[in-house]
Amino acid sequence: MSEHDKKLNVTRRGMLGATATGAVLAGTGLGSTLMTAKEASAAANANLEPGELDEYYGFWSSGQTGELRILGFPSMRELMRIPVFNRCSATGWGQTNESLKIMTDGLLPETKEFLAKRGMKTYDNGDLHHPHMSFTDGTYDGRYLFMNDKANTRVARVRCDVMKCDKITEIPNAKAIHGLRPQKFPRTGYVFANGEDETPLVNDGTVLDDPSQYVNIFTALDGDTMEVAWQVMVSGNLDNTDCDYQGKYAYSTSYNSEMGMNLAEMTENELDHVVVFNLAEIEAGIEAGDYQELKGVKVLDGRKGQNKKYTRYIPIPNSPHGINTAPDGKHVCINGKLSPTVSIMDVTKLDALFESDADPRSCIVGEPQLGLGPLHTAYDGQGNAFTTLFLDSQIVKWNIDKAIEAYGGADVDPIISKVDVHYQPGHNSTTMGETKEADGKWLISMNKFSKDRFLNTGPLKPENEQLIDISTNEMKVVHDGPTFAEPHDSIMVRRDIVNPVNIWDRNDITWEDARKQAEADGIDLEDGAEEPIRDGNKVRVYMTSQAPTFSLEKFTVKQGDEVTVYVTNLDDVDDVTHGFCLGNYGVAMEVAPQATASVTFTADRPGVHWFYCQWFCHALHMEMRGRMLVEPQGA
Ligand code: K7E
Ligand code: CUA
Repeated sequence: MSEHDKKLNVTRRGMLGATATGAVLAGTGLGSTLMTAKEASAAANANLEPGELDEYYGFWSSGQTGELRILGFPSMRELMRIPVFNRCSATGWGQTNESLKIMTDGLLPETKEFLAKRGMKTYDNGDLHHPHMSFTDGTYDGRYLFMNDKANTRVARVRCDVMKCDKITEIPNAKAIHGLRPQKFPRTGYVFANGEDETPLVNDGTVLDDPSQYVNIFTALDGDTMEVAWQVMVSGNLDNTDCDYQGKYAYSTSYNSEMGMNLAEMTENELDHVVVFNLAEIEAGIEAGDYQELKGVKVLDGRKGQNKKYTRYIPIPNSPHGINTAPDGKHVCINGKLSPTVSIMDVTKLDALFESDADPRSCIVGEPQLGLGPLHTAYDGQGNAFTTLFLDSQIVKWNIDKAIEAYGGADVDPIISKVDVHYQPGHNSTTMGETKEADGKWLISMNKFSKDRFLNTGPLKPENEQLIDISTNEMKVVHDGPTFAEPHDSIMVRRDIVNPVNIWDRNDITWEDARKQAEADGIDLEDGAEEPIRDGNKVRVYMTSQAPTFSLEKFTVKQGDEVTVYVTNLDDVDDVTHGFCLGNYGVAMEVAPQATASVTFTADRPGVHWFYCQWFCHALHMEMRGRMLVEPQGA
């Protein structure tokens, strides 16, 4: 154990004792006499009384579950799940016509064809790692959340007014979208998305073992239209990405500069790299026509050795993973993963790399040794950084300026303190920490393993997300939060920034197709129709819901009809959501106040079938049901 670690251990033990006493006394109401006022208020805020509201929205990814989650923060109470890349039984996401439109509109034609052959309209799995909010002028603006799908190479957007996904775009030419960040300045603007898996540029099955034909692709989408703006071909793979506060550069880590195809090859080099993307040069290159068009997208060549002004490659030890811009607008931490270091890049030195043939490493101004397995870094807005140490199972708090001084030769130790977490942290995030308004109150450590921290749930165990008070130099773990598979990343947004509505606007674009169809049928969605509208073997049923009834208590169709049921919820009371669930037809959907939702199915089972409202809405909710009669063929 180093002198440094010994010192830390002693301090940690001392602090733990004090914290435990403080916590016990706080529970009896005597705590404030022993804790500083700041500690007391922090502890009080984490434990909300029933009915109290959180200070922050937490937006959580869910990894292989494919959804986005909303938590109240710092209470860590899960408030909502927003289905995105997954199929959701409760809301009908992936089954309603409205959700299928969002899930399929942005798929590539070849994907639609591939899925159709398997009898599918869209993928029903995803792997959502990185949720980030749109920015204006360096801070969150409450418009949208953007997120990646590593599993099926997509980027999605969630509207923050209704907290529903409204766009999903499959990214052509790339494979496995991993790192994702919205542009911070002047606004979002671009959404940057990394392709993690390299593939042959023409991936038609004729190339396997010729790495020289493999490329990787960096993508910029337009955050307003969700269309791909441009792509850049790079050498090496791409892991995580971030961008500056000046609107000039984006940058991505690469853990496989070797272009290796197996573990030994991928980890061979001591140095991998960060690719820096020069946004103005890329835009100028597109203007000048210096691109090839691949699958409808303008693709520039930014590979190493092309000597074009689109990219620069900065050597970084060793298989770097997370990359995080500090709220100071100047420094960027690149987390070494297989190296115990974090490399500090100064964005004000990037111009020189593009203007002259400066040594690419000249933008690196610090490289502190922090511990084993640094993966991601978060910030308090006061010049300090918090880095997860995957292998050490710790968070390390350190000072950026001191690390830079030490790199310059000064005899200073940038490390302020370390805290044990349980166990193996991946991402961490701080309140407002990826904006220029980082406030240094709380940190969440997103631990990949919980092991013994909770009641045993069998071989499959929850992850553990630990809430850490960072308002003092000694970080204090104040709460363990189990989560289901597998949030990677999170953001914590001040609640005044996020202002969702309570009730849908009847003119919302979500059910535009339903409204057009109703108009063509001479019907108002808000009135419904007394009889199904028949159009060959297509039958459209328009009904409304108002607690505790549907406007139709029964309707009749014929076996083999393709039936579309539209339900418009006329209730305009907060929280009175209805549902439509058709028994033994596998049909169910949510209809929130003032919304319209629709579902299409083939009526291939004759007989009487009950439909019911499956979202509890009224004392007579059980009675909110009706019958569909399917007359047998030939009747
Ligand atoms: Cu580190 Cu996919 Cu953000 Cu996971 S990535 S930890
Ligand atoms: Cu309507 Cu339950």
